[in-house]
Amino acid sequence: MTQRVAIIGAGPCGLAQLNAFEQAREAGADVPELVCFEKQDDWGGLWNYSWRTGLDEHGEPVHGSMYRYLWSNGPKEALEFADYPFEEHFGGPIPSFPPREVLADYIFGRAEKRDVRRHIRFSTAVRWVERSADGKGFSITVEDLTTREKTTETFDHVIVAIGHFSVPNVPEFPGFDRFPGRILHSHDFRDAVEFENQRLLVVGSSYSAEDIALQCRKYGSGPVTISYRTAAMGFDWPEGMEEVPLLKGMDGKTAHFVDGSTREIDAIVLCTGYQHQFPFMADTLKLRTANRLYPADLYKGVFWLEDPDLMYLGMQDQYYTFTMFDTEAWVARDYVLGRLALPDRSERATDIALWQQREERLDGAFDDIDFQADHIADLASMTDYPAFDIDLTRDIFKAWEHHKDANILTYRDRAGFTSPCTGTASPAHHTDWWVALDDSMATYVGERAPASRTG
Ligand code: FAD
Ligand code: NA7
Repeated sequence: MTQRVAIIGAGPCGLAQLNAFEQAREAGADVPELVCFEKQDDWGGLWNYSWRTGLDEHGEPVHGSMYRYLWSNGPKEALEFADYPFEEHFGGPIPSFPPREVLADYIFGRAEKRDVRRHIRFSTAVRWVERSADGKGFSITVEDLTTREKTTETFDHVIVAIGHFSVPNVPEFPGFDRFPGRILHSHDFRDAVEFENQRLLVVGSSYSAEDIALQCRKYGSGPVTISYRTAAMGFDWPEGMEEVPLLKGMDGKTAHFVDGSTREIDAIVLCTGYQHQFPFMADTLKLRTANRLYPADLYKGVFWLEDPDLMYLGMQDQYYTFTMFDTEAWVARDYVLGRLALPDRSERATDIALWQQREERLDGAFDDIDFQADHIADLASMTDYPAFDIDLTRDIFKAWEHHKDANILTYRDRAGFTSPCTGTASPAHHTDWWVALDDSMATYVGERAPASRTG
């Protein structure tokens, strides 16, 4: 009987998984039946940008957390697909910090190259996953969102790739119920222009807070106050931006902070992170974790400890993204294809514990980067993911951290990052990020914009 593999989600992780299987098929492997369930009507996950917030046209929670003017916040050389370098997609080198549309185009380009769309059932939400009653395989119930028809099918393997930056973590502060302005979570942030001339309060001190605060100021907001809980980001912010300790509460439009200071505020963006949520997984199969570098219960960060026929992709907090997703997908593929034998449960548990003990000893961003690079190198050593210079990517990330500390406004203008796949150094972009208001692919890459997807 043909084996059946369910992949849940057609974002970068789900597409990486489909691509990995197609790569094996090209090399002559006998690949099982692949069915990828995607609740949106197109692929790309978070990169399938939508103006929508709240509920979608089917009444489903909107998955997207991407915003209109997002530019990559890390150098693209640290996320390059080893089997599909940027130069292959764009026909030559492009700068290192592309806007959203450019990165999305790169992701879609590889998916089109291997024609993985044929495996995807769009507008189909997974509603329930459990072990089949006879203990053989998994029973999956899905709903076709256009017909509202529910069906249940059986699969030998399940690969969960639904991301974890979609369900917002939304704290409340005293006085929010009487604040006479907009309060939103970064999940619902779309267009920075909305906040033109408004005095903004951003709560949080991680990637979303940094980027949304800067972006709003870039597109003409009034003064931006960033409130941190544990530690300030500490960048040398431009005029009109500052960091203060945690918000105590709002009194009308007046924000009170725990250091006793106050600011007048017109709108509040909560950049307070996301929750890992898997409402459709039976309790015994459900991953429970916070946003960390080595989630519990996943051997090699991928295989469900109790039952490796269930796999999760991309569940880690992320320095590395696409490269990590690829190596995870390659390893998952090799397990499904019977090319990779896993040790017994006790050895798997010991391995997870060792990685988690090391994670607990990490001291700062450089340690984090090395830890995640080691995770990727570990996976790459188990499979035939194409060779790339992972040590170079460690150096790239560390240089990037220095560049951010040196100047948070100009780090995206840096050039000369070397591709770990082709060895080519990136050119400088023609316009400084801080003044580049047009983020379209046509403006960013000029004649390198792939003709098929522009216009
Ligand atoms: P997602 O992209 O979230 O895709 C998951 C897919 O699963 C979605 O298509 C969703 O519709 C589908 N799905 C969910 N539930 C179901 C269900 N029940 N049934 C069927 N389908 C379902 N990374 C970078 O490399 N560079 C960046 O610049 C960058 N910027 C980011 C900016 C923001 C605001 C955020 C939130 C993240 C950013 N990331 C960035 C990180 C991001 O996590 C990855 O780039 C990537 O999108 C993760 O891919 P994924 O496939 O794991 O998840
Ligand atoms: P992160 O990286 O998970 O960060 C969440 C931030 O929210 C972090 O600074 C937290 O502070 C802060 N937080 C969480 N709860 C609270 C409360 N109750 N009060 C104040 N502050 C709080 O999420 P991001 O959205 O920044 O980044 C996620 C991804 O999106 C990232 O990979 C990027 O690619 C884009 P803490 O430090 O814990 O005190």
